[in-house]
Amino acid sequence: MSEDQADFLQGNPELNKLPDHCPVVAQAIAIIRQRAEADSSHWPLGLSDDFLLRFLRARDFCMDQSYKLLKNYHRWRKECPEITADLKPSPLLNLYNTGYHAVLSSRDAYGSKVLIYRIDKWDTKEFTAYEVFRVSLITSELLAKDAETQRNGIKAIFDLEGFRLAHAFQVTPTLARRIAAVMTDSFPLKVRGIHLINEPLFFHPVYALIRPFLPDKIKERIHMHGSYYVPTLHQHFSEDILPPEYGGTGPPMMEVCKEWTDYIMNSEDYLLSISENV
Ligand code: VIV
Repeated sequence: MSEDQADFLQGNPELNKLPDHCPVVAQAIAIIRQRAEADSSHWPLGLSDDFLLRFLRARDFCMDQSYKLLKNYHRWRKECPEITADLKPSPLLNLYNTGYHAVLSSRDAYGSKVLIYRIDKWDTKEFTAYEVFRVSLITSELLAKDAETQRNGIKAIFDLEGFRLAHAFQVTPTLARRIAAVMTDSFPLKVRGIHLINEPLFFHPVYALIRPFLPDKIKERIHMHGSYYVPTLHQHFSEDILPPEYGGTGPPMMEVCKEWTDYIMNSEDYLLSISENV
C-alpha cells in the first residue's frame, strides 16, 4: 500500500495543507467521486471538485469518513426541508438588522472563523426556530466555500443573555436532534469550539435535550462561561479580534453584523442556486 493510500484510509491533517491542485488532492477527489457515482444516490448539488474537496478537508482526507459526511449532508438536507429548501436571505433581513448574528472579520489564533449569535435579538413572535436555524445554515454554506475555513474550522460564541422561556419552548426534541446532527456529522465544517456566555440556569434543561446526541469529541469543545465570562473567554479569543461588547478592542458588533449581512445579501444568487434542489 502506498503512503497516500494509507492516508486516505486513516486521514492525515498534513494533506489538508496541500494546495487545491496537486496530484494527491486530485487523486482523493477522483476516488470520492467514483464512490459517489457508483452509489445509486441522487446528488442534487453535483459532484464538482470544489464541492467534494469540502468534505475531504472536513475529515482530513479520510476517505470513509469524508464519504459518510457527504452522504449525511445530503440526508440531513432532505430530512429538514423547513430549514434547507429555501436559503433566500432577504426574508430574514429584519432579524439580521437587529444585530443577531455576525462573523468576525479576523480569524482566531488557530485560523478558525469566529461566529457570534445574540439570542436576545431573536423575537420568537416574529421568527420561528427554523428561520433562526436558517441564519446559521446560510452562514455555514458561505463559510464552507473558503479553503482556509475548511482547513481550520469555526468557533461559535452564543450570547444567551435574554434567553427566555419562549426561546426554550422552541427547542423541541426534533429540533435538538437537528442541532446535534448538523454540529456533529452532517455538515462539512470542523466545529472547533462552542462558547456559551450569559447562560441562565434554565438553559441547562435545554442543553440536556441536545447533549445525548453529541459525541464526546464535540461535548469537550462546548464551554459554558456564565455571566462573568470575560477572563475565560479571553483565554480562547484574543482581545484584538473581539468586539468591545465582549471586552475586546475589535470593531463593534453593529459594524461586524452589518458587514456580514451585506456579504450574505450579496450572495443571494449562490444561496438560491443551492436551494430547493433536494
Ligand atoms: O447551526 O457547525 C438557544 C454549528 C451550528 C449550526 C450549523 C453548523 C454548525 C456549530 C446551529 C450551531 C448552531 C448549521 C453547520 C445548530 C443552529 C441553531 C439554531 C437554534 C434555533 C438557535 C437557538 C439555539 C439555542 C442554543 C444552542 C446551543 C447549542 C449550539 C449548544
